Amino acid sequence: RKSLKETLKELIPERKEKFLKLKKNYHNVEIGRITIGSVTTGMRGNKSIFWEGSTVDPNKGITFHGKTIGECQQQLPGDEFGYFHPEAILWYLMTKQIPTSQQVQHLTEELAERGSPKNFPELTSKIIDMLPPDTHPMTQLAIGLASLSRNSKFASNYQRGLISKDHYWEDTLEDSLNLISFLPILTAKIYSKLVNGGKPLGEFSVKNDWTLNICSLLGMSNGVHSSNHCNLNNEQSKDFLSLMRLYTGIHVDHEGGNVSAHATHLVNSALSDPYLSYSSGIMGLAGPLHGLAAQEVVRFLVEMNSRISSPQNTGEIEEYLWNILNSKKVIPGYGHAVLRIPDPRFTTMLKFAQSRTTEFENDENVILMQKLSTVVPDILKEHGKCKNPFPNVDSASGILFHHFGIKDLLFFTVIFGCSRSIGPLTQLVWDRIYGLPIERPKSISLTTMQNLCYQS
Ligand code: CMX
Repeated sequence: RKSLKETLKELIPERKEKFLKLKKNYHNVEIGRITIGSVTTGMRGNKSIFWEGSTVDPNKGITFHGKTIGECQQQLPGDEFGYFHPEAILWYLMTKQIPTSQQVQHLTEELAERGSPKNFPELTSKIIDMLPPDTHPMTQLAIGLASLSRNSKFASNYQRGLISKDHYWEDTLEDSLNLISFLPILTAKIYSKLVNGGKPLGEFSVKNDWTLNICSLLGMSNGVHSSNHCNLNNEQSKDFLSLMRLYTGIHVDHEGGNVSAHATHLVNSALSDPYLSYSSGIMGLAGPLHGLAAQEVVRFLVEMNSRISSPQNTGEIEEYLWNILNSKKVIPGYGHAVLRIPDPRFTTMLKFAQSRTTEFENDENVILMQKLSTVVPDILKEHGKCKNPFPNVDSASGILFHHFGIKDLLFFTVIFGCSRSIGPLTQLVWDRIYGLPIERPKSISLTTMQNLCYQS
């Protein structure tokens, strides 16, 4: 029975040797071209961030260590519906090895023990309690995560000169596992502040897995210690758990260049601890062009449904969309910086809804979400600006949570933030294993660019 840390220890020598060989002997090999366009269009396509866990192919979408979402669903240990456990993909991202059910079970128990209320830092609870209730949940999450830094083993041992560079990864792993474990309670505190005056909505159990604890603490589980404040019946409570498992499983990582992943990786390169690093990532995820789109999509769907006669009325929908585009706003949930196809994560969430027809058939927002996926692409193509007219991940997710009763729009991106911790924190562990240096790209001024262009 080897823990995740023991398993990693065995893998490190061979992987580190491969990395050091490249670094030493091949540092002059070119992997791309940097142009004026790279600087003026948000570094699109620049291959300059080291990232292991996942890759986004414009025409295939996300793969985790080369495996598609479907392959992960088939191969990683999961629930009765085939939705893999976030703990399973955490193990897989860290080790590049498919875990056994027993390994996932042990990691699940380890995370539950680390994240139990007796271990949750009191200061963080107090800080969240003290924040004005109208503080955006993503701001609360970023503040809560930054406050956990006080408990960072990495920061403490580094300050006291107790760790050498070769061992940075061990404290980074320790902090990362604690951070992931603390997320169910932190998230639930933020939610209960929003909807229940700060009073708990459910309980944590060391017997629950990570996702079940999130559901239970949000009061969305039918267990005896959960308030089930949305009055879900048993079937709905099971569906909600599956949705949470599916959602948190597939949002874990989206290679290294997206704002939240990149920010986490960049800040950690200065050896800021994992809590501060991921807090920075969350601040990036809170932007409307990135994770906050999850909230904007729900606002957009509910608002549109209140203005049109039916979610099936194509003419009215088209007119509504053109009004948005003509007022120079974006259609939330559509477009992507890398993808050029419908986001497979969107398709996976859509399949979830389609496999539960009876549950969703009367939900006008879910019907509109599906309808839009057939109408928006043609409109965006005609509009002619956007490189990818298809739905992205945020198109479907929020509205499915909304269906089950999580109606507070501002909260959706917090659930995204729970899931997204897993990929970037995994990368931090490997960054420290490989001993990556502080990131310091070179900036360039308008005059320098002009000189380069006009003299050439
Ligand atoms: N609606 C209207 N216009 C859009 C659009 C959309 N959904 N997506 C892109 N465009 C516009 C851009 O605003 C840009 O216009 P300008 O030239 O006037 O600035 C033009 O099309 C070209 O943009 P692009 O190269 O296709 O897209 P980017 O790589 O610059 O941006 C993204 C990608 C996601 C920020 C953009 O598509 C967008 O704003 N989408 C809506 C917000 C959203 O859903 N974000 C979530 C993305 C997923 C995530 O990261 O979480």
